[in-house]
Amino acid sequence: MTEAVIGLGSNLDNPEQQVLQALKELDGIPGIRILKTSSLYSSVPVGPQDQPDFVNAVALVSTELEPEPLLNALQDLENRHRRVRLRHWGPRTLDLDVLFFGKQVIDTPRLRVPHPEFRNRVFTVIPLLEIMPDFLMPPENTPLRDLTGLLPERDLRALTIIRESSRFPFSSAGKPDLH
Ligand code: ROI
Repeated sequence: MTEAVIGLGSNLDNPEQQVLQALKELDGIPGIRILKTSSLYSSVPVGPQDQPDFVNAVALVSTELEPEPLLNALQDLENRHRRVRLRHWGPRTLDLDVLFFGKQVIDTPRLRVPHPEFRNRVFTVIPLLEIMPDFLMPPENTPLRDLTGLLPERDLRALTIIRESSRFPFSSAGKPDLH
């Protein structure tokens, strides 16, 4: 059993719904359980600016899958959302990334973990800080909180505080019901 961090992003076809639905489906994949999810955030695109803002979130999962089978499961989920990628660094319906896989460092043609861009992107760092303020980033165990102040936080806006406890599934009254 490994704890992994998954990043979710969408900027096409009702992005908020894409991300909420993907969280629900992620939790339904055999061998994957969501432990915590961040709020949903609206974020200014990294890359070409002539595209809609993104909705981003991160999820902490517990998984029995090895890294490549986990990646396959994420890619299947992306494809079920009819992922379209109009151009490199352009708009997409659903993007799922393995940001961390336990403390492992993985460098294969298909998968690089920790995600090489993780620490440069406010839309991955801030949501993860929300749910894991004491997280130590492999491989050097650098505190995640050391990255605060280094990133353009004005590019990010919390959209939905999904729940106070950040426990999954969301249960409290008035919060999104995924079931
Ligand atoms: N920009 C933002 N804000 N959020 C994303 O999820 C995202 N994903 C991407 C690129 C196009 C690099 N830009 C992004 O893949």
